[in-house]
Order: sequence, then C-alpha cells, then structure tokens
Amino acid sequence: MKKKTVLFASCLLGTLAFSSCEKNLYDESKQPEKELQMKDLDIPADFQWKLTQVSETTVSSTIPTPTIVSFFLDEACSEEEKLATIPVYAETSSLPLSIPTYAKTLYAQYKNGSGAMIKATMPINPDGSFSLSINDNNNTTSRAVTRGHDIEDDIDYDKWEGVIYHPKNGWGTIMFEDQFPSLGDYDFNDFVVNYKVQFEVGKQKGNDYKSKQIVIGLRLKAVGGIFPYSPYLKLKEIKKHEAEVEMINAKTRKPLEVKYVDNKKNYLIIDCSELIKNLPKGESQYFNTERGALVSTNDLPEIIITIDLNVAKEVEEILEDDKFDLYLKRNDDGTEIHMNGIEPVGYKYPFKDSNLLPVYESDGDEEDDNYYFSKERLIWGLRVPGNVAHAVEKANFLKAYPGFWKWATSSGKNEQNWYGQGNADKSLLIYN
Ligand SMILES: [Ca+2]
Ligand SMILES: [Ca+2]
Repeated sequence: MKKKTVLFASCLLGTLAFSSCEKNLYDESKQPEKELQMKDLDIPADFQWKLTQVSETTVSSTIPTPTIVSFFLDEACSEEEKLATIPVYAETSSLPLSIPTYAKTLYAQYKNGSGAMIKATMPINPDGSFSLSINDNNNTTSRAVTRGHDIEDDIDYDKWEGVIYHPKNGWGTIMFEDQFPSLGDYDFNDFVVNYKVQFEVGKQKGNDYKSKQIVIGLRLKAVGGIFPYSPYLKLKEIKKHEAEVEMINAKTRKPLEVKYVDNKKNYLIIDCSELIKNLPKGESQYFNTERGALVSTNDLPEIIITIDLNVAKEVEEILEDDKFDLYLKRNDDGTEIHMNGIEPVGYKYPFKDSNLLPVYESDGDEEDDNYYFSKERLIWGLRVPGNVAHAVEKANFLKAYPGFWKWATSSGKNEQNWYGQGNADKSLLIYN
C-alpha cells in the first residue's frame, strides 16, 4: 500500500515522464510480493484476540411443563454444531452460552405441546445476546399439558438434565507459539490441543442454570516445537477443595492418576502431561506437523476429565475466557505460556522485557489484561471455537489462513470465521 502511494505521489510531482512512471509500475508488478509476516501486522490497541463471546441470553416459555430445547450454530442443526440441550421452564431464565463471534443467527429445536418438532431462528444481537420465547397457542395441547403439570412440576425442577457445551459439541482448538518471551516463527503449531467442555446443568425455580458436573475432553493434535513443555488446566472459578476430579484415557477408558499443581490461591489446576507421554513421532522430531510423519486422528492422545462440584456453580462464571486456562509450562526452567490477559501461576513474568507490553504503568498500577502481549500486541496462545487444521512445520500461518490478518488488523471485526470459511490453503494445513 505504502509503495503505491509513493509511486502515485512521484507521478503527481511531474518530475518523471509519464512513460517512465508506467515503467516503474510495470517493474514493480514483476517483483514477487514480499510475504506478509505476523510481526508486520498493525494490531489495533484494543484487540483482545477473542473468537467467542459469552452471550447474555434469556429463555422463557408459556407452557407449564419444561420444554427440552436444543440450540445450534447451523441451520441444519447438526450434532457437531450443538451448543446446548436444556429444559426451558415457565419462567424467564438467563442462559449463558459461548458463541463464536462470527455467528449472527442461532437455531433452536424443540417439541411443542402436541409433539410436533418446532424449529426457531433467533438473530444474535451485536453484544451476543438473543432471546427465545416458547409459546403454545394450541388450546387442546395446553389443556393436556396443564393436566400433567401438578405432578411433573416439582420433580422436573430438581432434575439435572440439561447440557451446555463449550465451545460446542464438536472440538475447539488451542494453538501455541513456544518461544515466549521472544516472538516465534508463527507457524502456530508448536503445541496444539483440542478441547471440549460439557456442563451438566440444572435449574431450580427462580435461579439461573447451574452446573454440578463438568466433563472436559482434551486431545493433543500437534507438537511442532522442541522445548519440553507440558500442558496444564487451571479453572479459576473452582477451588481445589470444591471438587472431586477423575481422569481417564479416552481410548482405553482406564483411570489415570490425577495430579494437581499447588498454588497460593488454591485454584483447581490439573496436570495434563498424560497427553504428551510416549508420543509416536516416527521419523520426525515433532509430533504431527510434518507430511512424512502424520498421525491418524485415531492415534491422537486423548483424556477425559470429570469434575464433580460439591456445590453447583453458575455456568457463566466458568465459561469466560480466562476462567478456562489451558496453559503450558516448561519442565526445565518453569516458563509458562498462557493466553493473552492471563497472569502466570508460578512463573516469574519478565516484567522488564521491553519487547513485551508493560503490565505495570508508570504510576505502579497493574494492567492485568496486558500479560502475554508483545509490544506489537502479538500473542503466544490462541483459542478457536472449532476444530481448526494446524499448519505444517514452519508454514506461514497468514498464508495458510488468508482471512487471519484481516481479522486481526480489523480488531476482530472482519473475517471472524477465517478458520472455517473454506478459503484456507490446504497444502499448508494438517486436518485431523
Ligand atoms: Ca512456532
Ligand atoms: Ca513449529
């Protein structure tokens, strides 16, 4: 862009003959364009690199008995794109859902009083909110439902029978660059993990939906870095003593030992290094980032963590980005890498590093949102609400996903579905 402006300006100056100006332009077009690099991007100062938002949503029903409603991101209402299946009661309740920023419409499916399947389309407001009101105007049906109401009402209000998915019923992906505090090469494949969270939810009259059991699936997709990093999961809204935790190998269903990380604030932090044990790397020094040493989807290590809470918690508290903190810690020197805006657990953050965004202002106030931002506002960890293909070793991520730089430089306003809109360069990506 800049070069064009310069050429245009020199034409206007009139010091060059028209023909020579044209020649310059011609020569310019013959030069191979310099490949855009992550560090060249002009990232707006307010950009937080978020691809989901937690919606403030209300659901209500005029039917006295609870109606089971499923919410989807796609019009076809496919299982992979399901966000929740929950009972909606005859009162207005707020329902927290984590919604990709690209989504403009949500779809709901439920059976009305007479048993017919209803499909509702709900526009999502710019702040992520939407509302669903279930109305049953069929008199015959209403009477039939009312008759059963007295018996069923009390039972259903205490049942734990809904599920809220995060980011959806299908996988989400967390990708890391592993050279913190230095900028990496931004192939964004140095550590790649799929995640999937299910909140078992219930609701008592007058309250919001709460969860007593949380089931988390984690699957290792790639390790395209050589530093000895291990993955950990911190759940900021849950203290260690508030939960019973079990972990199993998803393939063999065999129980695994649950190891915790002690920390001053007593957060529940679970050691997930089981994921990187005995990785089958083949001829490669990496795991699943080189064409000659690809790993089949069935062979990706996968664990399931089940968290039973002593006391039910509101789902919204756990959904927010910094409350589900999957992070890396280096086994040798303790370096931690978190998503931007998250404070490390035990690692001494390099506050004085001038290549990082200052966390403390000159008056000593802490800008805690500034953790893990480079001075250019680049990041080391990115969470995507879909099963994103990762780049092959040393590939330029901006080439693999042409929409990515437009998303980042527009502060997340454009190309919000850069990872799922089908214009990716498949030759640079690995699909599992
Ligand atoms: Ca890298
Ligand atoms: Ca790499």
